Amino acid sequence: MGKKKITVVGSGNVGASVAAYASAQELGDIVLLDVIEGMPQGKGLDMWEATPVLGVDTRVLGTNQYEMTEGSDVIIVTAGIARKPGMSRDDLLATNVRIVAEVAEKASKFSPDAIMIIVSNPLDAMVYTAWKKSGYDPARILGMAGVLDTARFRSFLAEEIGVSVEDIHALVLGGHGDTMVPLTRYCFVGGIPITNFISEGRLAEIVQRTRQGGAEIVNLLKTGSAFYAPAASSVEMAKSILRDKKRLLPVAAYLNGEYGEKGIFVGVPAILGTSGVEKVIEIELLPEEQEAFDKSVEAVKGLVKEVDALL
Ligand code: A3D
Repeated sequence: MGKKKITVVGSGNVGASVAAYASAQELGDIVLLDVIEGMPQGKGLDMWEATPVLGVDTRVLGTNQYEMTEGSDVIIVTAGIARKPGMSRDDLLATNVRIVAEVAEKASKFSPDAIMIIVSNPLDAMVYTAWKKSGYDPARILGMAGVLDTARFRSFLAEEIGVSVEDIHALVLGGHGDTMVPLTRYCFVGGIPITNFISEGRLAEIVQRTRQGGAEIVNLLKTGSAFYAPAASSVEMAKSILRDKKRLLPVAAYLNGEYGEKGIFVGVPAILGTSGVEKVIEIELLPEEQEAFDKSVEAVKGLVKEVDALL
């Protein structure tokens, strides 16, 4: 088995961080692509020059040409504009649908067998866009959101409780946005229910902070949105696919009847391996959780309708 090949499209804040983390973990050779001339080449060269110090044999190459991405195993799409203060993720739709459509069409042509992980926002609608434009089987397209949302939730909870972040497991369902559905019932600390450690009221406050986790960072940065945690989350998904680890992670996956939905991508727990989304895991929801999930799905469907009108 030769080295794996990873393409990262968009070499801005998220894309460059994805490449840096993937290189540091020696996941494979990396092609960093952007429309800006020189920038991906410069960042790629810089990252490659870090490899002797990191002790990894990873080739990182920047380019403006899709030919260089040929035969990729995983393509991570981070191209597009990011939020600024006062903007919602949905405000990005008209611009990013054009960008993601172009990227999906070109990248899939050179790597017809790849798995594509979408990061561009509004997330669920961009996964749908990439699916439409790539012609990929829907199991080979997925979106990153739930891993980030749960990572934020886990960070906040770990500090609150005074326990390692590693021992907190959490689950978020639904679209990536204000309607996300954190399932506190499925939140455990070292296998013990979270309610053993924290009051309902405090938990609700942390859920709310998680929901607004993206905006909290946008308001601090002012010129853009979060990128370290989003990049680390994307790399965790790519790693499970490239190494066939079968991680069970919350991702935006295609629903074909699961959760009573068909033909859309939305956040659900799924097993990730060499074939991409290998299985969507269904769990029973309480009436209020189902209601929140349905509301989230409706929001995603509204955006998908806008995408259909633009494609
Ligand atoms: P930024 O640092 O601006 O980088 C985006 C890059 O995309 C820039 O370098 C652009 O030149 C490049 N680009 C634009 N058009 C094209 C194109 N047609 N082909 C190739 N490259 C292109 O933004 P960022 O890295 O901070 O964010 C990138 C995207 O990820 C945005 O849409 C964010 O909203 C999104 N994002 C999503 C999450 C999720 O959790 C889903 C988290 C963080 C960021």
